[in-house]
Amino acid sequence: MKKINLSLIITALVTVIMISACEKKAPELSVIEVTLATSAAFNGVSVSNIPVEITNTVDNTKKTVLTNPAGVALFEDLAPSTYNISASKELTAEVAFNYTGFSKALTINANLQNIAVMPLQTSKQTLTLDGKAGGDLVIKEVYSLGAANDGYAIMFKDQFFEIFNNSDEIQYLDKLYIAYLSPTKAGQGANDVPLGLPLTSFVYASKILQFPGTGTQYPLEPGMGAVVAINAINYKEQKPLALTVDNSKAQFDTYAITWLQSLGRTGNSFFDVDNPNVPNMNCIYLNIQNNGFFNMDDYASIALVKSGPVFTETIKDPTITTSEVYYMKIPVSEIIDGVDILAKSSSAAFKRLPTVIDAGFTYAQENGSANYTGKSLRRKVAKTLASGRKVLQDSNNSSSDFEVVAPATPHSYNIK
Ligand SMILES: [Ca+2]
Ligand SMILES: [Ca+2]
Repeated sequence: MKKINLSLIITALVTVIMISACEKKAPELSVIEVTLATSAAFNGVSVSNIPVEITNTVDNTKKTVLTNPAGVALFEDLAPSTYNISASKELTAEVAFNYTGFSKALTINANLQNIAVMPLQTSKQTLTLDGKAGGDLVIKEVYSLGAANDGYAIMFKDQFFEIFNNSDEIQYLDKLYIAYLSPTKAGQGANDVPLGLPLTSFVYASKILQFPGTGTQYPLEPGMGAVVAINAINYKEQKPLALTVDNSKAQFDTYAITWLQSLGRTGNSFFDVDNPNVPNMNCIYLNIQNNGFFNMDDYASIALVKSGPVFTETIKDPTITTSEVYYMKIPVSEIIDGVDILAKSSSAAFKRLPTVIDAGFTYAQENGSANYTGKSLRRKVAKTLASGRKVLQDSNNSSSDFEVVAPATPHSYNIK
């Protein structure tokens, strides 16, 4: 009897020890409680049953939870980390009309970045859905990273971006502006400092180009793209093995040397050449005094801007103390489409566009630098119509609308 009792006691003790050991090992998990709301403009839109997505910025893992009838999405058992949170809701043309006055389908978005949750903490966040009617012209692709090859002969001379007609009517490119957005730093370096200027009413351009023409000289048919290359040259012919592109079929190229010289400044004949058979973009603003040209930054947020306004108001970069760097202020209300391209998933603090234009951001960097990898950021196809025309995804959130491709694909969605 005594023996049995002893072994029972030992068994009980071992069990207690094991349980307490397990309790000690249990991870100290966190909770994020997201309450979905709408901006005043969309007051009345239901916030029930909407997917809310969180992305762990350390390892890029994602988790999605539907909101309950009160608009709350609860993320339990999360690893303590830093998270980006996003949600979007599609409104049909009929529903959108009640809020925007335009009978056109629309996606409203909300986004929060770099939300840190500590072990055992419950973080309560409010996400406010907002948006504006999508544009007929969209930025289809941005290729700024350049191509590696023997001797780096190309570097980033093969950069281009492409504007696509996403509507069913002819659109004109004449006099529209392209703004390359500041700051140059996009979160790629540990010592990068965010610009810290408000993005509510203005964005800040380091360079501005304008499409030539007088109003109806440069039509873009539905389902067609127009490529603007910094140099309209076939780089594939020069370096067949590199992940580069043939820019000889670009509709426009950029050339700054003559313009800079007319202003008493110097250009850059190594990086900037002119294909005389391809019309040049008008040079409007370049914030480098000498040796400049219209290259995009490695991580290049750009905006397509309405024709009409004349930009005159500049602002000094408050983070640069060693020199005076000025950006041109562009009103957010003048932007037709914009895509925020930053270095990596944890670069949200460097966003250069407000949520109403781009609720998220896209990036090409996964492991180490993406420079000279031939990687390009391209908008996804939402659907292909019976006619063959592609309609591109435009939810005003490049985190979901864009994908990384390599090599770059100029004109790849053209219907003909
Ligand atoms: Ca050029
Ligand atoms: Ca030219």
